[in-house]
Amino acid sequence: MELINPTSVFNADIFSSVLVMSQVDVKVVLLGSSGCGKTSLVERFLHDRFEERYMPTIGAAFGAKRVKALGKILKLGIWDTAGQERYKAMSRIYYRGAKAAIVCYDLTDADSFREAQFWAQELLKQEDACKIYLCGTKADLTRGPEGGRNRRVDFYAPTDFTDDVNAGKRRKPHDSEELFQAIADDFISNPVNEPIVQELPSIHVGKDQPRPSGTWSSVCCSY
Ligand SMILES: Nc1nc2c(ncn2[C@@H]2O[C@H](COP(=O)(O)OP(=O)(O)OP(=O)(O)O)[C@@H](O)[C@H]2O)c(=O)[nH]1
Ligand SMILES: [Mg+2]
Repeated sequence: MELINPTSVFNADIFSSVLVMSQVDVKVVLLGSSGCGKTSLVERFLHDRFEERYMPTIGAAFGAKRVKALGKILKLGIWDTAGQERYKAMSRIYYRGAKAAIVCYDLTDADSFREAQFWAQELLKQEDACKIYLCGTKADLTRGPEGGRNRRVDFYAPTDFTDDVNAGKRRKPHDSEELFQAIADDFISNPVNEPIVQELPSIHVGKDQPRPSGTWSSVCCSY
């Protein structure tokens, strides 16, 4: 696993980021409104850590990690974009050529769901080859006896939305590990990626069974 600058690619050695990026097998981008939990999701996956303090991402951050999927090893290159309005135009640069997009919204914030819909629609128009994973974050805040009151995105809204935009089969990962694993599995099992997959190093195939894949996934998780 490599992480090139956890907070901002612009403060880091951008050439190292470009070099590592050129060696990744699957480009993954995270999009969504400011504070909805994108960085937390990535940090949990890359470093198994969670930061309670909010430190907005400046520009974008890049990290990479190897994962095993269906008998192969592939390297995910992850672009974590900044949700603040002033970076919106810049975030568009980062989804170019992405094979997967995690479009996040905060389950306790209705505006963040509207913004997620905006990003998802834009990706559908602009990036044919990009699979979209709609991800409701901060699920922990909506659980328990008091939790229901915090929820601001209707339970069925995400699935209604994905149905409207031609949903595929859905899977339900509930943490970042499962989400990124689903992305890797989907990539490997998509026949379109066959030429790339053939080139990937193989691992000993154990109980690694193919899982169903779909164009869309609607997910709820906490960091
Ligand atoms: N309770 C709870 N808090 C979370 C969760 N995910 C993120 N947070 C908190 O929400 C705040 C914002 O999280 P970030 O991951 O920085 O949000 P972001 O989407 O990267 O924000 P930008 O970089 O501005 O786009 C932080 O204070 C996190 O600790 C979660 O699943 N549960
Ligand atoms: Mg961030």
